[in-house]
Order: sequence, then structure tokens, then C-alpha cells
Amino acid sequence: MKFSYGTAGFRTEASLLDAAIIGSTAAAALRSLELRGKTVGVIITASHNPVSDNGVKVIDADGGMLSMDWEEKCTKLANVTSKSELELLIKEYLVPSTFQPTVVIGMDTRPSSPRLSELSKVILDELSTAYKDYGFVTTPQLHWIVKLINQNSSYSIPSNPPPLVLYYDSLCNAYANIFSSFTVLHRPTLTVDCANGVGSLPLKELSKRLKDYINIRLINNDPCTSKYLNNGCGADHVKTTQSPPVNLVDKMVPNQLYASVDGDADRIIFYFTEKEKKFHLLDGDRISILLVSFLKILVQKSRLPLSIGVIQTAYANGSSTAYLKNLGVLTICTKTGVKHLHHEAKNFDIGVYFEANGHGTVLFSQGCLHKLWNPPTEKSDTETSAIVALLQLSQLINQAIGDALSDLLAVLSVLGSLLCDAKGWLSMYDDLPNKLVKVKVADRSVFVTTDAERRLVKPVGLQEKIDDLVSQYENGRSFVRASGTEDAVRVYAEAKTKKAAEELSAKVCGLLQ
Ligand code: 16G
Ligand code: ZN
Repeated sequence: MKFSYGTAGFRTEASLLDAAIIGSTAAAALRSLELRGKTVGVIITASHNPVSDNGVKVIDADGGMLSMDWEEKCTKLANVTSKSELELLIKEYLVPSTFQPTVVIGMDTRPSSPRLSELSKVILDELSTAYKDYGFVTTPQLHWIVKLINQNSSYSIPSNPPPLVLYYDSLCNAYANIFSSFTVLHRPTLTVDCANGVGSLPLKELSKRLKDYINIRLINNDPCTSKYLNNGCGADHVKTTQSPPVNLVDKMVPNQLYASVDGDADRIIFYFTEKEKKFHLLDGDRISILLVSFLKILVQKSRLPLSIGVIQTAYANGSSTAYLKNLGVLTICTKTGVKHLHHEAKNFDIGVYFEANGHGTVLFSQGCLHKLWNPPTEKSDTETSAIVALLQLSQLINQAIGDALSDLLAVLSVLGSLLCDAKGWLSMYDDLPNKLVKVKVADRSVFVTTDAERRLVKPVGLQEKIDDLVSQYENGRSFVRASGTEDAVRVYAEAKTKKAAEELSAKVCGLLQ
């Protein structure tokens, strides 16, 4: 089988993954060596995939996704056909250095994860690489740890208190401070569907630590009985079926807020029902708008010159983009995949990025943090409290990568501060009706896009036909792109009415036959 390091790293049926684990582990060690011993991460997880799958991703030294050139090297290392070929490649990529390469590893709770983690450690030993195994952690927790370790100038792993304790301290202290200073709502209740994944473990810890501030109720929180992982539950299930997860069907209390995280807790979506049981999804677009609305108020109150931008993908609902325009917030569209959004978000003092599917975070630039820590000496109380709130949010929200847990706390603190409930959040705008369809084609590689995947340059002539169809519908929009994770192309269409969106979708799909 041929591995390709995609947006989600390597992912496949667990028994076929050994070469990818060996290649990724070698890549992590070599990358660490190239960066003079900075710590690099290896996380073993297949996120929302079925329990029989597994996967692996390398976390770069800044705590973000692996750099593009190393993605390529990682792919080559995973696709060698013999041990001698692997050794030759390792020699080619080896940068002579006296530094000690260091790798941290973690895994989700899939039954195949411990064996794959052991395999990774065997390779690290063979490559004389120092490592620390964090066991069961969420993907964003390991990203956070890598960032923390490398911020420390000696690149040593802090042992007292250990990084995971610092993670909980950072999130919980910031939440408690925001709650005490700015929120008026008394102890909100939130039910969280944990997808029976690794996220159950830190969510238990958070609910314990924050019990005075939030009533967090966990469901689908059995990470040990593997048959339940992502099975009828989790963020991906709820988003794609637009319905509650198992154990909530017909049990949702009207107007109460619910959330689902995915199998490795790097994405989250919220939802609620109204009295007549109508199900409403509060997806990544809405998380982004809720957070940026509050951030904009705080920046205005702080009177500091801080730029704010929102990064979306082509899948963001047209109404959310229109809302941001009205709000006067600069909005950028990028290609699908966290690394593209993250990269753009870095261009702002405060960069908010979310994919509609719930992946995302808010980045505060170094320049922004400097301004917040060193504000003008003459300040009003309003300015001071806005600056303090921005600083607390920068501690609360994972700065390495999108994190379901910190996003959960950020949403609750903003809802509390704005005195907004689930219904008020939903009422910020009405989604344009839309449809997303997966179409099987003979060869998806012939679909080449431009303009952040919103237009096709190949097959030649197809985009003009799509444009022609779109022009026939009020508020019409449609695009076609090859999936990066499945052998199919995706067709997205939206229009003013449900009927029109469905009709437009069917006609664009018709062009692909
Ligand atoms: C991956 C990406 C996700 C993106 C999805 C698109 C990361 C961590 N994950 O799961 O952000 O939305 O791919 O899948 O970047 P698609 O290319 O099949 O539509
Ligand atoms: Zn995930």
C-alpha cells in the first residue's frame, strides 16, 4: 500500500499502519535533530474513523502541523520497501549535529494504539532519540505540550509541575478568572458527548476541576469499550447526520446546550432543540462568529490597535460570511485543512479560524500579547478589564492548534459574558439552505482548483458550466473539489431556499456524470 501524508497525517486500517508509524517516528527524530534538539511530537490516532483504523501525525516543534517539506520526507520514509532503503533515506535526511533529538509521543484509546506506540518507541531507541511517552492524550494536548517544551529555551521537558498539569492549570485558571470577573450567568450546564474517545479522560478532569463554575455532564464517555468509539456519536456523526448522538435521541431537554467532540477531541460542535424538538446545530461557523463578536467588543474597549481577522473555508455558510462583513471584520477564505487556516490566522494580531466541521482556534500573535502585557500606563477601568479579558482568553484557548476542550470553555465564557443562550446564539443569522454531496468519479486527480478551492481550472470548461447554473439561483453558490481524505469529489451548493439548493446541487452533480 502507498502512504500519502495528507491533511490528517497517515490513516488506514490499524494492521496496515506499521510502515507509517516507523516512517513518521523516524521523520520526527530527524526533524528534531535538524532543529538542534527541539522537541517534536508523534500522535497515534485516527480521530473520527472507525475503531478498526488508526493513524499517525507528526507535530512540528512550534506545536503546529508538520512543515510541508517534512510531509514529503515523511511520505518517502513511510513508503520504503526494505530496511536498507529506510537506512539509506535516514542517512540522506540526517543533519550532522551534536544535539540530542527529542520526541514526545501520545495516543488515543483505540485497542491498536498501545502496540503502535510501542513500535514507535522501538524506532526511537534504534535512532538514539530521547523520548517521553504521555500515554492517552488528546491530539491538541500533545500539540500544547510540544509548544510549551520548546518555549522553554533549554528544550527540556518540565517535570515539576508536569506539562499536563500545566495544561489543566492554564485552562482552568483562565476560565475561573473570566467566569468570576465577567460572567453573570450562574453555573451553566453543558452536556458533552465524548464520542467514547480519549477526550473522555480530560473532560472528566475538567468537569471535576471546574465543578464550582460549570455543571459538565458527560455522555458516551466510555473510552475503554472500543466498539462504542465514534459509533453513532461524536462531532462528525452529529454534524453529518444533523441529529443527536446515541443516548441523547429523544432525551434532549429543550433550550439546553449540548456539545459533541470527536474521537481525538480536536473538534467540537454544539447543538440544542426547541420545544417542538427541532434540532439546531451550532457549528464551526457559528463558534467563530460568537467568539469574534466578543473579541471585537474587547478590542474596541481596550482601545489598543489590534487587527482581527476571521479565516474560513469555502464550506462556510454564505450567511456567516455576510454576517462578518456586516460586523466589519476582515474575512479570508483558504483551502480546506487546518494547516491552511492556521497559516493565514497568523497574519493578524488576533486570528480566529474555524472550519464548519468544528476544527479551529483563536491565535494571539506575539505582537498582540506584547501590547496586552505592556499597555499604556493611563488607562480607564473599562480598558483595563478588556485587556485582562483578552489575556485570559489567550491563556484559555490552545495556541498550538484547535482544541475541543479549550474551545468548549471559550464558548461558555463568551456566552456567559454576552448573557447569551443557545437560542440567542442561533439567532445571530439564518443559514442559507445548502447541500453537500459526495460523488464517485473515475479519477479525482483531474479536478484541479484555484481561488481557495472555489473554482475549477480543470477539467477545462466545467467551471463555466457551474457558473452558468449558479447564476440561475438567487444567493446561489456552488463549488466542486477533490476530497483529500476519500476517493471522491465533493459538491457543495447553497441557495435561498432548500428546494433551490437541492436543485442546484443535483444539476452540478449532473455535470460530473
Ligand atoms: C481533514 C482535515 C480537516 C478537513 C478535512 C477535509 C485536519 C486536522 N483535518 O480531516 O480539517 O476539514 O480533512 O476532508 O486538517 P476532505 O478533503 O475529505 O473534504
Ligand atoms: Zn479529530
